[in-house]
Amino acid sequence: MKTYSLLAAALVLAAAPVFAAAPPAPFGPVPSARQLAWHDLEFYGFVHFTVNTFTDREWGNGDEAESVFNPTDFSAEQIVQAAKAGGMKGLILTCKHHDGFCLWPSQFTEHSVKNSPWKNGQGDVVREMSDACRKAGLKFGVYLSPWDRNSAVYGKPEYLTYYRSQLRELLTRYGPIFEVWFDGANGGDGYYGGARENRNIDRQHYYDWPTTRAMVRKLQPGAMMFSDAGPDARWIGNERGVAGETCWATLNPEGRYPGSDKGGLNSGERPGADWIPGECDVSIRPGWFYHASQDGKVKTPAQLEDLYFKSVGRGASFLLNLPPDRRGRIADADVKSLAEFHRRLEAVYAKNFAAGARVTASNVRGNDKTFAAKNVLAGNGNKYWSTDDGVTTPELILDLGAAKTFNIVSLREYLPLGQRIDAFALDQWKDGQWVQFAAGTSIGSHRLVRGDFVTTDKVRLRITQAPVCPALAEIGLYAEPQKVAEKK
Ligand code: FUL
Repeated sequence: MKTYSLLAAALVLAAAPVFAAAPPAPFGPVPSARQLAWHDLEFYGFVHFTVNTFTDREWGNGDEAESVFNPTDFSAEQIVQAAKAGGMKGLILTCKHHDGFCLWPSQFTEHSVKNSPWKNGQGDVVREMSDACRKAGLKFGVYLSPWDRNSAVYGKPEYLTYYRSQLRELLTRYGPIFEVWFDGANGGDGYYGGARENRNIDRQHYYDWPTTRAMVRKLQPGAMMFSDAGPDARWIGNERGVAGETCWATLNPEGRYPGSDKGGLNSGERPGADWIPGECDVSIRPGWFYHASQDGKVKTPAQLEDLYFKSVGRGASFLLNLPPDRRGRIADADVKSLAEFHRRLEAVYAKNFAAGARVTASNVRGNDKTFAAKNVLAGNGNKYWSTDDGVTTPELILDLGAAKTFNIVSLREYLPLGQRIDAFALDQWKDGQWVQFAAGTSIGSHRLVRGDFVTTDKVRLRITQAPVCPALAEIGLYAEPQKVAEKK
C-alpha cells in the first residue's frame, strides 16, 4: 500500500509542470515573426527584366522609347516554373529599374508597358508574374528603384510623392508581397524628362525613408524590407552572392541608409542593436539583365552549389537572379543549370546520417526533456537543446551506431532566443580518440560546414565560445553524392 502511494506520488511529481525548467532568456535582438518566416525560405529568385533586355544594357538612361519593350513570347508560367524547378521559394521582380520604365500600367506615368506594343499596351508584367507565383505556391516580391532616370521631377520633393504612389500601386494591387527591395544605387546623370543632366541627391535624407517604411508596414505588414540598412534584411555588401565566413544576423543600423557605405555588411555586427540578417544577391549570368553575348557564361550547377553554401550555409539567404531573354522567357541553359543544382541539393538532403543517432550532452537544462539533447534531431525547428544558465561551453555527442561517411554538417540555432553561439568545433571519433575535423564561428539560422569526407561512428559538437547557454535546434550530417562520384 505504502509502496503504491509513494509510486503514485512520484508519478504525480514527475508529471507536475512545477518541475519543468524555464526556457533560457532571449539573448540580444531577436527576429520578428516576419523575419522568422523569411528565414525559412532560404532560397528565392530575382527577375531583372525591362527595356534593358531589348537595348542590351545594364542601366537604361531613362530616354528609351516605350516601343522598345516588346517580348515576343512572354510567359510568366515558364519563368515561375524554372524558378520552382530550381527550388526557389519566391521571386522578386524589377517592377521599375533605374531607367524608370514600369512593368505595370502605373497611373502616374506614361513611361510604362501601357505605351509599349506588347499586348497592344494592355499587358501587365507585374500582374502576370504575381498571379503565376501565387498559382505555383511561390512568394512574390517587388523591386522599385528609388533612382529614376526618366522622371522629370527626380531630385525634387515631388518625386517622393511619385515614388510612394507607385509603391502604393504595387503594394495594393497584387496580393501579398513578401519582400520590398530598396536599391542603394543612386543619383547621377540621366534623361530626367529631357533635362539630360547630372542630378545628385543626399542619399541619407532626400528619400525620407522613415515615411516610406511606415507606409510599407501599414500596407503589407508581412513584407520584409531589404536595403543596405535593413530594416528587415540587409545587403551582404557584394554582388557575388557571398556572405562572410563569419556572418552575424545582427547589425547596428544607426547612420545607415540605402546607398550608405559603412562597411560591416558582409559579416554583420556583434554586438548589433537589431536583427537584420544578410541576403546574398547574385546573377546566374555576369549581368543582371539578359545579354545574348553572355549565353555561354551561365553559372554551372557546381558554381551555384558553391554560392548556396556560401550564402545559406552562412546564415544568410540566397537571392539568385534569372534574367528573361527577349522572348520573355528564361533561356534553356539557365533553366538546366538551375534544375541540376536543385537536383544535387535534393540528393544531399535525401539522407541525414544523424537520423536515429543516440544523442547525449554534457548538460541538459534542468535535466528537463523539453531541452533534451535529442531535440537537435527533430528537424522541425520548434525544439532545441539547451543547457543550464552559466553552462556556455557544453558538448553534445551523436552516437551513429555504425560508421557513416559524410562531408556536410548542418547546424541551426533556435532563432526566437537570438543568436547565442560565438564559436564551435566538430570532432570525429577516430582510433580511440576525438579528433577535430572542423571549427567555425556564427551559426544563427543555418550553418553548413562543407568539407572533406569523414567516416566515423561518433561525432562530437563542442560549443567553444558563447555569452550565454546555447539553444541549438538542429544537427544534421549529409553527403554530396556528386562529390563522391567526382572522386571516383
Ligand atoms: C544594383 C543595381 O544597380 C543593379 O542594376 C541591379 O539591379 C542590382 C541588383 O542592384 O544596385
